Amino acid sequence: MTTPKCAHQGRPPLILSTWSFAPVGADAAFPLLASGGDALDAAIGAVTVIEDDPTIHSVGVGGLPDAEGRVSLDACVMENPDRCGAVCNVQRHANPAAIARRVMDTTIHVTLAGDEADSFATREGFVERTLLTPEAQKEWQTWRHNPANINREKYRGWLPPMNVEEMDNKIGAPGGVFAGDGPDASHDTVGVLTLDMHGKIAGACSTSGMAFKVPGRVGDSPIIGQGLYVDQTAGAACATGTGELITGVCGSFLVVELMRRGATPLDAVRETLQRIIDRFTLLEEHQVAMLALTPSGDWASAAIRPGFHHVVTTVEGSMVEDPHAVLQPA
Ligand code: SD4
Repeated sequence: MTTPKCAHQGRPPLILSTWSFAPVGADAAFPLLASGGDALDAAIGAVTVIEDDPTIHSVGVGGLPDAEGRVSLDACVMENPDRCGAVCNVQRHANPAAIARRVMDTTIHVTLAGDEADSFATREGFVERTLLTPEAQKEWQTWRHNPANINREKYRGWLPPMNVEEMDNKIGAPGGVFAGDGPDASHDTVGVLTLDMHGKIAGACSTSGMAFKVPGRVGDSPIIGQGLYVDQTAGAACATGTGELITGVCGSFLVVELMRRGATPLDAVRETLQRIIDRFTLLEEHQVAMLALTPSGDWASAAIRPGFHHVVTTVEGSMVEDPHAVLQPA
């Protein structure tokens, strides 16, 4: 098999992240990689810093809550099909990616969910924390009072399509509130892919999910193969955006499998996003963006719509960049 040519050739160590808030985490984690540290340690290290930052309203502490005002967190980590872990709907701990790793390392399972995931974390020594910040609570109250009052420039793509009474009727039903991504990249899921000096790749994905979601809703982010997939023999991919769309095509798995069959990272993310475009009726607020990385350092990013930025972190520092392709330019 010939190695496909790729315009975006990185050299280890390398960190790729979603959204322009990512340098705070990637910069903190990079020295570990630069000193020969492990790809998965670095990916989780980067995500943990972002989870701990209360000013980021889509990940960890400070995440926007569900329709009932409760913050719930989802995350997964992965380095190979036999080395992955995940937690869903964590409500008492701020660092679901590290908890997901603990699930991977200390249990025979891949995924723990809900109150039992929190109890597992407490037993494992993770400190319980309040996730709802006054600022996030205020946003929820604003939405609860009248969804139309949410600052749509700031949270463009968060679509509360119904009033609170209608939302109350929806609680317990599938669907409800959709989130997408806007030009203000102060929100959305963090996905991190890493390549260490030993040629190992890894990934971590962490989110508070859609703002004001139906309680109990789980998106793509903590599901292996959807928000994240990593296989040392083929590559790594992660996703951000409207989870229901990513889930419908097993987005990250699809990207990695396309690369396994010879596609470049850019062709793989383009084809996967095109699959979403072809198989869904897209609403204006829908957005999906994906990153892909091969073990040899080829990488790419693409988004369905404008507004997404990736961050590439190398020995030269972190650069916030436009994706390599936008399939539906404005
Ligand atoms: C989810 N994919 O829960 C996540 C959220 C996200 O842009 O990335 N929003 O659906």
